[in-house]
Amino acid sequence: MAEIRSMTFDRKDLSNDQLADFYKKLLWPRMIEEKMLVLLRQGRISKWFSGIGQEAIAVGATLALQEDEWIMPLHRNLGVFTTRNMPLSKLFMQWQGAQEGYSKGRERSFHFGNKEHHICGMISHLGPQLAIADGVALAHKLRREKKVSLAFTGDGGTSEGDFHEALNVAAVWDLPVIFIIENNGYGLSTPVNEQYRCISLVDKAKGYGMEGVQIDGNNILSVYDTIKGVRDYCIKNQKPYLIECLTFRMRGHEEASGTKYVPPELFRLWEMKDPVKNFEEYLTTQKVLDAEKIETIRNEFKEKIERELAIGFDTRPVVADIEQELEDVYASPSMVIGQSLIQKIDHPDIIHHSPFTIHEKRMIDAISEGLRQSMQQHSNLILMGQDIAEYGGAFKITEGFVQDFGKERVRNTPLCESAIVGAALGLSLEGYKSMMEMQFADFVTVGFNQIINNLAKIHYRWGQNADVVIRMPTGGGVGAGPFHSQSNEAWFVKTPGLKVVYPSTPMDAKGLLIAAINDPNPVMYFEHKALYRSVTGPVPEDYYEIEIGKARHVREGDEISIITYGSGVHWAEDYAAEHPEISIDILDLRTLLPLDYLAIREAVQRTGRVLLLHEDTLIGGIGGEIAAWIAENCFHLLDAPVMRCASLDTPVPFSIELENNFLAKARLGESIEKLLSY
Ligand SMILES: Cc1ncc(C[n+]2csc(CCOP(=O)(O)OP(=O)(O)O)c2C)c(N)n1
Repeated sequence: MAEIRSMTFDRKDLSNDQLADFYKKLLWPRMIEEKMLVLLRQGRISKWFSGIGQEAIAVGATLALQEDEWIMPLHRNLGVFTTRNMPLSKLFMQWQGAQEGYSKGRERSFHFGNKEHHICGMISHLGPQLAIADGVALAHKLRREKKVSLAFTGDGGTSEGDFHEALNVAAVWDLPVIFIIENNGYGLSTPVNEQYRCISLVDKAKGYGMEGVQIDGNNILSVYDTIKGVRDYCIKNQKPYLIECLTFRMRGHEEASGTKYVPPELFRLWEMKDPVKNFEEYLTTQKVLDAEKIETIRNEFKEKIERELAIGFDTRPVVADIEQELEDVYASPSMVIGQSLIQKIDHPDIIHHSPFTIHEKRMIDAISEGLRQSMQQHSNLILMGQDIAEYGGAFKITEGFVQDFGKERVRNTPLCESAIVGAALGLSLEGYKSMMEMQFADFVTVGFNQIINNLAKIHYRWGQNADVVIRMPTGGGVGAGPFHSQSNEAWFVKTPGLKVVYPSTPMDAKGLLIAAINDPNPVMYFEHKALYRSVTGPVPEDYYEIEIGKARHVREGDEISIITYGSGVHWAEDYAAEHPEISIDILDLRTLLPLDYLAIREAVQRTGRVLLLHEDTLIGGIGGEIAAWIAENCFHLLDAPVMRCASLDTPVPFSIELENNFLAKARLGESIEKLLSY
């Protein structure tokens, strides 16, 4: 634990009224918490993470910012919520899990945000908050606004990879972000000497090439004055800044977990440095307050708490409404501001009757064209990815984009997948759209948490949309081994809140990419690497959408229906062409989440025999899900059991012989024969 110095206050040019206001802002969360601890003991709330002893940081930081600057608080930062004037009645509804709370009963304690108050809700994983601040700061930077964003972490959180990635991206991109470490001595029961080896956490700033300072986090005037100055610095110099606030957690990690592991003398020492008591004493010496005034303020607050709690307790019981629950998982397209009317293509046949100018194009060129036209349509669309700028991306999809759209909108990123996904979400908070290119779909594992827990859940949790498309160059058949060949779409299909699209033709690739970018929700866009240059087809020159959630009937047949997507479509088409004696029906799903159940039912109805074909491995692949749905809903239409043809349940091997054996294509013929002979 760092040395505990005595507390001296410096009011600088703060007026008496300002100081009195600071005092009230500091006292308010303390008194709320004291009341919550009573209610907890009475069993009237279920869990409490205490910030007692740390209030000066949250309150001082919030006071130092403008009201429309985003803050990313954590579980000990009640002072952020109260200083942004959130009514206690509504906060209390939130803590009870009431429908009228900030998250409609869907989130606990401090895991919620609110756009109106510019507070971004945390997820339990702590570190992911930090990179969201990068994205917000990037939005300010792009708009040349004189604003910062501010994110909190605990000492424990600094050990997470997310801390490193967020600070690194902020430094490399010169983003005006204030990162605040609340060093309170413990991460749950883990003391700081088991958490890190540097002398002070602020020393880490140097490693990222940013400035940093360590301050007394219990001194509200130090916190306020430092952050105010740092804010000016960040705006003027367009740089991030790291502030380590020394403080102490005066209670357990959460109320049920106790404090046995903390030496009692530490409590005695830090009790002397209590942020409220010390400030109160200082204000008394400054004659801003006296015993009577303090008593009056405390009494007013006591009454206010009772009044607010009476409102807060007066909630309706939560009524679960399935329709409402499902509806809130996704943002509705009407949230897209200023979206122009877009030509939608339901089915490729439509192009034969349309005024479109059609050219034959390779898949890769169609994707590139869709992206380019989207950049022209949306001046607020930002592209991010490794090597996507001058180099044009690993597959050259963005070749020439820098020349046309500039480096601000076509951004090379450090190898920080998690932070870039987080930054994409931050951009979304500020009304930007973004597309992130995963260099290979395999690398999504290192950005997984942000996608699954932040992007996918945020709209359901507190109504904020994540207007982000992640392009996923995917698939095998290219001799690239286990880490450049995987089919990992099924990981995302089981995550409510995401949309998953997977085109197999150039026309669909362009139209689905445009639709994904227009969609206000997070969309995982899979593009098969082996199809980039091997597949060509007609593509309208125009700006058009292929509707997300609509399958494509590729080929009419009456003996067997192959339901597939991606490379499977081409395997099935090739097989059908080589076997004209079999009447094969083919359905290309195009979107895997949400599935087009109507089209699936029609495919079952056409032949009564269904083969689900995918390049993904068998167990846990989407084929199993669709087979279950068909069994439950279309049993009466079947003449044979639903069968699956998938890749082997092994990693993707490197040698061509092994890979050919691995891929589902190797077993397509025998699967079809087996199903036909049933
Ligand atoms: C990724 C992840 N690992 C573990 C946890 C469990 N956990 C919750 S809070 C916490 C300690 C955090 O310590 P610190 O960052 O210092 O913040 P403090 O609680 O002290 O404010 C831990 C381990 C978690 N929430 N997320």
